[in-house]
Amino acid sequence: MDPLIQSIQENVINGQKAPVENLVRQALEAKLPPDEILNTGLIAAMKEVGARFEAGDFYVPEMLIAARAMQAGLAILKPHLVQGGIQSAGRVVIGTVKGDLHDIGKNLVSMMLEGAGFEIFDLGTDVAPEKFVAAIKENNAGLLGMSALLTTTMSNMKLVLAALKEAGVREQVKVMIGGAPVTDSFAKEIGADGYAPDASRAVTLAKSLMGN
Ligand code: B12
Repeated sequence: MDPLIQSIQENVINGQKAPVENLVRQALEAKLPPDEILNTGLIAAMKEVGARFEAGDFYVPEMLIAARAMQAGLAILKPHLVQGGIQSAGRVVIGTVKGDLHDIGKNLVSMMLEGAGFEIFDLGTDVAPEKFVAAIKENNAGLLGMSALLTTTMSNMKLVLAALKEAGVREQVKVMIGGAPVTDSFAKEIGADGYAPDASRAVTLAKSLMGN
């Protein structure tokens, strides 16, 4: 592994925001591919943070400062992942479901969709079903993306699908879901239109759902 990428990993794990920012800049200057900086550097680091949390070596504060360092690195990487100037591929409402505050994965999916020419309406985290419904109506969105990182909040996706039906907008939007505990079979079970395991496959899925 490139030593710069390795340093990015280590500094994200240790929550060193400013060094992560500098290292990402250096990696870009060294012409390392942005997707390698993202996947092997930033995302791999967050996986390790999760593993340490699970093992009881990390607690919530460590997870939180690692997440801040990751987001800072991501902000620098964003212009290199997102190439603007593409015609709108469709309007997407996206958010993390009620009760869930995880947003790194959702932000990454938003960024990649934006890069692929989608117009993004990001509702943030802890989004109630009625808020999703209102945003879809208001923005006349053709696609809804929902994220959940907790096994306890996954089921809220089902409540959103029920709310869409209830409000008579289910036929208007395709629904795609994701997040670490979410699976393809869960998507089928709750009646979503698709699932993707990562941000680049979320783009492929979004395009196919929108018929692009
Ligand atoms: C960072 C983190 C936090 C941070 C979040 C900061 C933030 N701004 O997001 C903080 C510290 C706040 C946090 C809090 C908690 N967390 Co936490 N957290 C994590 C951690 C370490 C990393 C998540 C992450 O950002 N991954 C990196 C991103 C890039 O990956 P991703 O989110 O999976 O997203 C990718 C795909 O899933 C997909 N995707 C994501 N969303 C979508 C949406 C669509 C539409 C599509 C198509 C695809 C898609 O594409 C993304 C990009 O490739 C995970 C560990 C893990 N292995 O996931 C635990 C983890 C999710 N947390 C966990 C827990 C338990 C908690 C807490 C309950 C801890 C506590 N006791 O308080 C709280 C809950 C707070 C709440 N109400 O939400 C558990 C969940 C266990 C479970 N099975 O439910 C995990 C798995 C850790 C563990 N191993 O135990 N956490």
